[in-house]
Amino acid sequence: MKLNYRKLKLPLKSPFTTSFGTDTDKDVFVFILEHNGITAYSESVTDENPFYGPEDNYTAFHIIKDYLSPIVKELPEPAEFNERSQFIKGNNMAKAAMEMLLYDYHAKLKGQPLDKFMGKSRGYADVGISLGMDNIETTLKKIQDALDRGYKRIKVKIMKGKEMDILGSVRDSFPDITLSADANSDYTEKDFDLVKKIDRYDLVYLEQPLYHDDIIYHARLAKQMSTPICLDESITSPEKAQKAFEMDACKVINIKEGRLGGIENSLTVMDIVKSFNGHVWIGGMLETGIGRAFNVSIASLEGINYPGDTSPNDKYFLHDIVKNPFKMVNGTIKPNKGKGTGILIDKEYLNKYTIAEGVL
Ligand code: OSB
Ligand code: MG
Repeated sequence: MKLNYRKLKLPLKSPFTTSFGTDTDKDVFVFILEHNGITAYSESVTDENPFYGPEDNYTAFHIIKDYLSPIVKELPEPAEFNERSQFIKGNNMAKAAMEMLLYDYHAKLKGQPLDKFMGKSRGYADVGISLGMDNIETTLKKIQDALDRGYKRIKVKIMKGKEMDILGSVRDSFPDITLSADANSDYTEKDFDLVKKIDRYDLVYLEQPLYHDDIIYHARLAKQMSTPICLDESITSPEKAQKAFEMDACKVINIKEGRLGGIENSLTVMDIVKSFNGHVWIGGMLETGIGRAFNVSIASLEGINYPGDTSPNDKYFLHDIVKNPFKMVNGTIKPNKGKGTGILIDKEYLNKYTIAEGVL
């Protein structure tokens, strides 16, 4: 049994700007598990900085190396891995990277494609696009391109003070599109009067307006707005999802397997959303072709009822590290057939972009 990691530095095709900063490339840890002829892959959705949430590449690597890798090496099923890693508080992205590695391994061992291994698959995922902040002309052009390519929902990033300009221009040019906005927690309880003005733009939902770990103020805001609230950063466990719906803090949840500690917890959140007749979709963290295969698979499950931030590979990197990128047809992507993620790693690009590697 071999458990290896690589750290890659992948240049993005164009800079991605959110309320917490601009990325021009992505430093990502990739994990490779080899055992009895099976090779499984996963990646960590952490970044170099803890600006989206509390974890980053360095904390995740520490948790994986010093606590999780000994458990992974015993090759437990994902649910068992979850239980056995409970003694570590938080650090969900680190846990997810290892749980998903085991997901790919056990799906391959069983000979099943990832979506079927996870649950009831529809066989395709509906796709929306997440656009970073640009100047208005570029944003409008990117939206037109996305609509021409068949995307089923447009999401724009906003930040305090720029929301009216961005959403006003977008709505002037595209009065009828399915539109959402993501603030990545840029507002506080002092900004309610400003945030409430967003109601005039008829968004399908407003994503994570307030603090990254808040539910209570979101509940207060939700009562004062007609726009449904979607929570992303705040939902870090099934229990948080339950509390958010009980308090009417949101009507929509953006599931990211990394933020929730893996696929198992993500499936539990899907069940919770269903029990409240809410909406749920699969988010993204600018994943490589590895993480993207997991996202497309879970986004294909029957419980998912809104388009996800699961763009085809060609939106993201100058060169991705897979030889069989996803293709979008009529705003949908089909998960790979075959076993597990079904991805074929492009060893040339994997090597080209590796900045560190080692054994766990
Ligand atoms: O909040 O959804 C977010 C990317 C990095 C960190 C946070 C977010 C995002 C995105 C990009 O919106 C979604 C994608 O991968 O296309
Ligand atoms: Mg978000």
